[in-house]
Amino acid sequence: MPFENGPGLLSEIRAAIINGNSASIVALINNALKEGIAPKEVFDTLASGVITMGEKLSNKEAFLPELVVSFETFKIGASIVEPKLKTTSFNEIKRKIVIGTVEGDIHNIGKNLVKTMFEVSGFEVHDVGVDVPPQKFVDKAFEIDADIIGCSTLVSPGLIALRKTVELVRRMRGENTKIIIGGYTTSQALANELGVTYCKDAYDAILKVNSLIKK
Ligand code: B12
Repeated sequence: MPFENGPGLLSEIRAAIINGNSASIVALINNALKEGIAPKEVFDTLASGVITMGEKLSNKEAFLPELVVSFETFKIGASIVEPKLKTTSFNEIKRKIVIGTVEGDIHNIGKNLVKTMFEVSGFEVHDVGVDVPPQKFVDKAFEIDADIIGCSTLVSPGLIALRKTVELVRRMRGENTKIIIGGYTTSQALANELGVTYCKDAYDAILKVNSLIKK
């Protein structure tokens, strides 16, 4: 009965991610794989733990350090499962997102959280880093044929760069590439003015992008 312990192990894996229990994650995953649970199922369980933590952070039921520990635990687990995913059928087409912090701004903690949340939600994420000139967002979007461009900014001067980035993306790639924004100096009002989508946090970003790409 190879799957006898399956559901139990998967819920233990989920709990280990939520509780940030990095000491137990390796053994749990190895046991699950030994029991014959598909790598994709294990990976999806790891990801669901992180998404749950993102939701808890968004609802103020958890704090940022707890999410960071969950991410770290996820990364340990993913490093075991990911090589196995490549050898099994995993051919689904991933939505592509370019993400970066706009020119003049070097803050990256929030951007990196959003990046990880997209990765665990099955997106192909291309991180262009911090202090990113508008043209670089556009070049990367052309290179990978991006569905979405995500711009982060936390400082006031970043808003000028953000506007320039939105204008350039619109001019070069039209309306087909959706733009999402987030960070301390952004707001729903700004997003309305620019015709883009504001996300208050990483969890909100996943919800909004999922509904944007359905449109
Ligand atoms: C940590 C921090 C720093 C660190 C950054 C370390 C790093 N590697 O990022 C250091 C010390 C280096 C730093 C430097 C500076 N900082 Co600073 N910093 C902060 C601080 C305290 C926290 C930011 C943070 O990481 N928050 C935690 C993350 C998880 O939250 P978050 O960034 O909001 O991200 C979430 C959402 O906003 C959203 N999100 C964010 N980005 C994106 C992107 C997309 C696409 C989406 C969908 C969503 C999204 O999702 C995220 C996850 O849930 C803020 C205060 C604040 N309230 O934001 C000041 C703050 C942003 N900093 C500020 C300033 C002024 C600076 C400096 C200019 C200071 C100086 N004089 O040198 C420099 C920046 C220089 C530059 N050119 O960029 C000001 C900006 C004010 C303003 N209106 O301009 C703030 C607001 C502090 C303040 N109250 O004055 N800073």
